Amino acid sequence: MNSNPASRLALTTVLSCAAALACGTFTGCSPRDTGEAASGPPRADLPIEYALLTAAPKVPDPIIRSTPAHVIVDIEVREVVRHLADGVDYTFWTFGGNVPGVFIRVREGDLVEIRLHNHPSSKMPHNIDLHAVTGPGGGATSSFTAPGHTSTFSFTPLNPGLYVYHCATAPVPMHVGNGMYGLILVEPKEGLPPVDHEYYVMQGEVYTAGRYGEEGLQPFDPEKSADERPTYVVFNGAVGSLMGDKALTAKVGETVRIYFGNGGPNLVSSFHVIGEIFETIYQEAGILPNQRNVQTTLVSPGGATIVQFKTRVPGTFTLVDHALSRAFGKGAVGMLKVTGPEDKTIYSGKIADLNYDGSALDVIPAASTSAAPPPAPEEEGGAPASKEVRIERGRRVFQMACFACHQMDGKGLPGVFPPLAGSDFLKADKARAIRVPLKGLSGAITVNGKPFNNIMPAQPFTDQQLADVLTYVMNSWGNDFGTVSRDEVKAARAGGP
Ligand code: HEC
Ligand SMILES: [Cu+2]
Repeated sequence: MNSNPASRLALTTVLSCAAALACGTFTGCSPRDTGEAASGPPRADLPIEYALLTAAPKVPDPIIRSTPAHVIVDIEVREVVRHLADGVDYTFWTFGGNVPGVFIRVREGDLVEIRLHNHPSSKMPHNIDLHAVTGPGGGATSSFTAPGHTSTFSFTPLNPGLYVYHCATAPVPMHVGNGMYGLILVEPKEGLPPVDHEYYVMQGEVYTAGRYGEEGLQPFDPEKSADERPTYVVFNGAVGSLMGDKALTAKVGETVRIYFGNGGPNLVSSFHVIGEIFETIYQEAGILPNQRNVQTTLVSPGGATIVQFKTRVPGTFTLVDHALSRAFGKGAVGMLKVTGPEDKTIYSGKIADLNYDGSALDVIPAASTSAAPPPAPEEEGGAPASKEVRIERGRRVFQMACFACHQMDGKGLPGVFPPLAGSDFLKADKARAIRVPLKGLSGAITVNGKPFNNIMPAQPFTDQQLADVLTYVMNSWGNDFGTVSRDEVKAARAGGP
């Protein structure tokens, strides 16, 4: 996994200089950068190295040096419009172009030189407070940087551990809420025990003027921020950033270590992975592996944790903030996909054996038991909402119940749960489609030429919610199968078994 130190140093130097020249915002490749010690910081004897910085969920390779180095960390602050959720954009303020900020990995006792570049297109000044710094403000005052400027300071990380860094420019909750947080790992001199996978996951809140899912470029809502009522709670900067193709991956029998941080700015995370147990945990991201077999761990805003476990059976394991309304309704959910051979002694995998008992609701992940969304205005006598609003509401119902079987991408599971994406069965007969979630469905059916013979239990939702979720599935993943109204569901419900 590691290249040798010399080639790694060369590579990172080239990358850093190329980036500097490309953006033209600072003189990145002066002679002193390529060998001589920078003026200012002491310890001129140390070899210079450029930190290789990664975007989440990647983590830089472990450090293989056994002596200290002068590590230069170039971070460019950019204010950029980024995807927050389907159809929703947000102007994030970033350390390195993404949320969370770049992952920094250094060694206890290094001389770390932070060069904070604030891109000329920025509208705000920014700075950086690293919790790994022993010194006033964690570096904040020394790094206050106007747009188009670069600030430099250095520090020696004395205490190994995993630390949050964030912007500390006023108003601080706004800078942090806009995405200005990340992690710095200070490896102990002897390193950390090797594992098969290291991942970087960071939770954060977003306070938008529009409600959850409201489309378009959303402005920051200072009032919601002051009240600690986020519209979104997300992992790695966006709803779905660890879902589907972007899920974390591992093979059965591999050890997974997650560096998990909480940017906040306000909420404590109850970090949990559904279906896994944290076999080793470095609580509060101290350097002592101090607890075993933890189910859910608290991570304070501006805090972090390191969790480790060995995967033993294949499947999809769901990362959540176990304050579940955040997971299923605000975005704090991600996935770890584990592939490899089954071990039926550890987990029997009986999810496919529903045939004899339609009431087997306990196969739905715990997540689906969270409360249903509030009643729609229509149900209280209001006018019907627009199709977009109904689709959005339907998506929430889908993410609460249907996804457990039909999967987030609507493709189902071969031989067990039929696809809804592109389903000819769904398209052919609307009245029949309405009866499926309303009354349940069992017996042999054919979907897109493939046979299914399983049981779908009736779904315990209101007429409006069923109309919304059907409208959602009929208009997602390329489907264009029309819409379902509450009256149609009502009529079907009245129509007997
Ligand atoms: C517990 C697993 C489970 C859940 C939860 C579930 N389904 Fe199903 N669904 C099935 C199974 C199994 C079938 C096929 C039944 C059969 O073989 O007769 C099915 C069939 C369907 C079909 C018809 C077949 C097709 O592919 O078009 C539709 C439509 C459907 N489900 C929609 C939904 C919706 C909407 C929800 C959520 C409100 C939902 N399902 C929740 C298991 C589930
Ligand atoms: Cu800032």
